[in-house]
Amino acid sequence: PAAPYAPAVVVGSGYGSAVAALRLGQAGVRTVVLEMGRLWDTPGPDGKVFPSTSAPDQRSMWFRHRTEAPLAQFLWLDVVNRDISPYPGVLDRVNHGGMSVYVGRGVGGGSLVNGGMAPTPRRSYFAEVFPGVDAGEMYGTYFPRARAMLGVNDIDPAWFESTEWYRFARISRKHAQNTGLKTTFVPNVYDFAYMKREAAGTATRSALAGEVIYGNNHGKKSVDKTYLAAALGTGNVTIETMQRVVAVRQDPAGGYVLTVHTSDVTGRVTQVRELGCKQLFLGAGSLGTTEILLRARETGALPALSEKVGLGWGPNGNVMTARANHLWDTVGCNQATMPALGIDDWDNAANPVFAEIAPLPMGIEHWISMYLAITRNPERGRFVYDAATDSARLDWTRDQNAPAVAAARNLFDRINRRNVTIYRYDLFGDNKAFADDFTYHPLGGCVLGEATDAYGRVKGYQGLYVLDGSLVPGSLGVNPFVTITALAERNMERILAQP
Ligand code: FAE
Repeated sequence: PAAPYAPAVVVGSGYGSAVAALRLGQAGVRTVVLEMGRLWDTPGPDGKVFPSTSAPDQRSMWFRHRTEAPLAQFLWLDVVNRDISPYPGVLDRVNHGGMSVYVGRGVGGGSLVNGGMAPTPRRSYFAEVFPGVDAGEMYGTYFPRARAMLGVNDIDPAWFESTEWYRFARISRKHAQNTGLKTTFVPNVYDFAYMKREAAGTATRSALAGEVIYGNNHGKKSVDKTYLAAALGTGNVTIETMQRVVAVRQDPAGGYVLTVHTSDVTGRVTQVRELGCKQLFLGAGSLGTTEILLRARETGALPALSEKVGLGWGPNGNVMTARANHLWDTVGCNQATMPALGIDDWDNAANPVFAEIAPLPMGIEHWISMYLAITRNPERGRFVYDAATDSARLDWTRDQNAPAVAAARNLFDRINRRNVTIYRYDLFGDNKAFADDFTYHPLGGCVLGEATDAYGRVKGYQGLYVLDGSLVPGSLGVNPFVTITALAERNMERILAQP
């Protein structure tokens, strides 16, 4: 018997997928979204949907016995992580030897766990990264469309200057300015008006209660609240959770047949089924989409896929670092979890860095200034199919991050020298000042114009599309989700007109 059938299937439910689902639904196409994580809408025993960051439970991480927070230590003590029981929690850390990649799991993908920072890249750098994309169209139409739909908003500068919750950012700004560096406000999808009410004590605290990487119970406009809600509103879209797409093949009668594993909350596969579709939209993220296509090519299921599938991966030059401040430069016990300011030295041709001034909310004064630096690391990784485990392995060695560390060190050495401060060596393990072994910004694997045509249509096949971060060739210069969303808007408009 023929497999059950949907005109369109969308794999994953992060940014790229959410745009696809909405635009398909509006075009009247019956669409099924398959997401391997759960729907985050039901309160747990504590009355909250997401667990607190200070006492994480099973909801925090994807099938782990212990949490693996990016900052593993404090004063060399493992005080941050907790034992938990395995469960389909919201944050995953996918470990690939030299590089660990943090991703969100659940309806909304990375939008559930990220810091909400919503910058638009420098136009000149965007044009360099995407020479085949009309930048005029992007900056005139698709970036504004994406920002409006995502709910991007700006912090009130007067409030920023006066609130204790951003004292940490003002101290970092002072040190940057002392060094002659420029800082800039960064827009966010966290509702800053809501945050003001949190500070005033008239709204339940979320960003002001340490919530971020294990989900925000209030205030943040994750895509389940924006694009996906609108998609469901069209009446043409359904979302199925705990559904992992493991294989794709061509249907001799046209279209594709997916193999889908349904799991329960213990991780046990309770059903293996097939689902047919005419059009297949991949939005499983850089790791997920690339693995699905690489597996299909290497097992012979989709042998005509380009040799470029699996190439062009980069961590957006991510490096985390922290400085120890003087006793008089207090950063405050109270810190909002949503970053609002960045050090913008991207125009420094010799050493471009955009560094987000990151909070470290611990409820105590710790005199630490934290940063997530985005650098221009020219190194690229690639995914290799491992038949033994039927998975994609990321080929990336630790020394490939050396250019990123050197760029970050160049900037922060200058800041330290000018302000007579030093690095913190106790936060990232191995007595190191720079965390060079993880990324929040996995990009590439199915690069636009390489593995796909100029609009995300996968080369070699009809009705097969890529819409997520795997289209971006490894570097963007800023936090990526606005760009992923805007590109998906651009590509969906073209795909719907010319499938
Ligand atoms: P993504 O959002 O990762 O969604 C992919 C979805 O597909 C996930 O829900 C997966 O569970 C699902 N999936 C994967 N494989 C399968 C499969 N085989 N079958 C079914 N479902 C599957 O993809 N970016 C910013 O711009 N600003 C920030 O402030 C920021 N902060 C971050 C903080 C953290 C802690 C993290 C982890 C990321 C952060 N990011 C930030 C990155 C941002 O969230 C990321 O670039 C986007 O989420 C990527 O969007 P995609 O659509 O590519």
